[in-house]
Amino acid sequence: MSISRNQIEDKNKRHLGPHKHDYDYLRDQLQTKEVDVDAIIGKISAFQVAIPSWALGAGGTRFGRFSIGGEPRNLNEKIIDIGIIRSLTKATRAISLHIPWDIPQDAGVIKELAAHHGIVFDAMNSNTFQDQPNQKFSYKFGSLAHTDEAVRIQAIQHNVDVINYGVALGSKSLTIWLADGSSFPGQLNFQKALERTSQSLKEIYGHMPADWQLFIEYKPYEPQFYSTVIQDWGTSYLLANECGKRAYTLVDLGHHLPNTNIEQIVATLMMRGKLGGFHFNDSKYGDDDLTAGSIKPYQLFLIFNELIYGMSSKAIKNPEPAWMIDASHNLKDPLEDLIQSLEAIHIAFAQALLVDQVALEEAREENDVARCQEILQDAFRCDVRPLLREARLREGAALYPIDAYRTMKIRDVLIRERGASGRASGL
Ligand code: PSV
Ligand code: MN
Repeated sequence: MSISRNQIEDKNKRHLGPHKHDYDYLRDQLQTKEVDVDAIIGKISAFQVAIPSWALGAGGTRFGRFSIGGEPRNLNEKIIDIGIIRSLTKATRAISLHIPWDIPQDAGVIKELAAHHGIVFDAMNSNTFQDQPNQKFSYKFGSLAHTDEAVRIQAIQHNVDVINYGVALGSKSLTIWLADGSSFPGQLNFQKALERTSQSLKEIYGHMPADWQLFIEYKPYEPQFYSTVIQDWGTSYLLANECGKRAYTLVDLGHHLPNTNIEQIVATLMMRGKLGGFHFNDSKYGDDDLTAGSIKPYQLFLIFNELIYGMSSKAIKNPEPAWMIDASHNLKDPLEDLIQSLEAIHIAFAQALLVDQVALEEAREENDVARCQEILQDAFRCDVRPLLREARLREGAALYPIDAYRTMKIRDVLIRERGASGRASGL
């Protein structure tokens, strides 16, 4: 299944008049503030966010999973689903694979299919948090930090295999998230576990091709409930520094204790050129993996404000972080959910682009606290959605992607093609 340009133009027709009205009004307003509207629209179009291969099926919790129907049954169908999202939004052009959930059986064929849909391969993800059938040693008590060298060797080899799959697909990075840790005080020697993790990561780093990057993802708890070896950005940063230049910290928004100032973490990492990857989602309590921007849109905006400042820095060379959505749940159609996440990310990005950085810096220098807040909130409270729609229109995407998705009855088509009870691979 794929969506043609004609189908999209047809869906856009009835929205064109109202859109033009909204867009012209906003453009005029912004131009009176000397905002370069076309430049902002260009930046919105260029801001592409990868989709993880595990977010295309219905998510689940440990209490249950409710199938959505028409779920992709294999990697090919996952790529087709991302192609659908791409046609509707033009906000994504990459897939991030989790191995062994989505092993490419024939890299050449998969690459060709992806290219046909305008999709490339983003960071590869290894999995040493679950045991796989026929695996020799168990990860029950850890992987890269395991007390037993044989388990560590097996986990390192898995990461090497993942790198090799990625090389065949044209990926350029590896993301490692570890569940290693302990659930009871006394279970683990913290120092030894961290040292073993560092040694294992260095070995994996040594196996990466010279043009690859390593992203080290941290998380405070879950599945371990007392200690996690890579629990926070500081630990990830320390390990990345020990590995070398091409190792970076990856920030997953859901991997922080409540009320953590994530924007400050982002600023600190960028100050040292060590922010490599980003997983978007939202949460109220823990790693809830909810739709980006669905709970704390202001936080997302503040994070983007730091990202934009960090990326504009001439003094510190930051790579463009690998942007990815890492969300899933069991209530919404995953494709609609991903479209909503993409929209929320673009909204926060566009609002942050509207921040008058010069005025903000002046107000900071003068310690004019109220003015600082005015400047930020003036941008945050601007309804930038007409800019997003204009960006999509110019790229040949849908003015209203979810409306187009629904009126084209895409889920019904997928259910007819794939059946009502298929189950996508993933957690
Ligand atoms: C762990 O919670 C995580 O955020 C990592 O990125 C994993 O790869 C992914 O979720 C697995 O669902
Ligand atoms: Mn993540």
